Amino acid sequence: MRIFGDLGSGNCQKVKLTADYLRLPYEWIAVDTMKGETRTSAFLARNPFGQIPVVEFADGRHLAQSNAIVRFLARDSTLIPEDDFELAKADELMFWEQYSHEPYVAVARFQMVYLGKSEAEREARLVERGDKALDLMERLLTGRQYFVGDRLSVADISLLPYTRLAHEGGFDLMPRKSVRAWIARCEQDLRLS
Ligand SMILES: N[C@@H](CCC(=O)N[C@@H](CS)C(=O)NCC(=O)O)C(=O)O
Repeated sequence: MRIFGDLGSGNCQKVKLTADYLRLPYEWIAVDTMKGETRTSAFLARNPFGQIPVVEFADGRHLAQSNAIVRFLARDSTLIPEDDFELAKADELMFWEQYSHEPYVAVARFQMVYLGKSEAEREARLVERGDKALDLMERLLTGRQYFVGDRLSVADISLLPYTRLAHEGGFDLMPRKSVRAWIARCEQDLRLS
């Protein structure tokens, strides 16, 4: 398969982490969103949403949306909880990630890393809601090793990249001890550390 993405993007990292962990062979095609490469007709033919990541499979089909890709690549693997209810809990977290975490934590980081804004120049709404998402993660992870069950799952992979990069968006993880321990645990499982 071919993965179209940007290594600096957390959404794209989710796909890479999954493929690497499961040792799935792929070709990485670098796409620069800042140069309008997601707006070309060739790219839009692959992904009408005009976003990365998008995966092209050997049969010519395409799949976009990071969490849908992670879910698909991880099918039949240990990253998918065996219990149907636990799988639904993983989905619950992955939907939450897209609606209540990524739009704030990732966008604050985008403003700083890609647009060159200072911490003080970030939109207040992003900061407030990003902090709220990270605080909720801290509460959910207190006394737990992983988000769902007792092993690494697609839910952890979905939440890891932007949480791990949150400091680049001006968020402070130091007081969030359970989140930091969870990051270290996931990094070890994913052979990132
Ligand atoms: N919900 C999408 C979000 C994808 C997304 O926001 N991709 C960004 C990079 S992280 C992008 O392609 N931005 C360029 C654009 O929208 O033109 C997902 O999870 O894959």
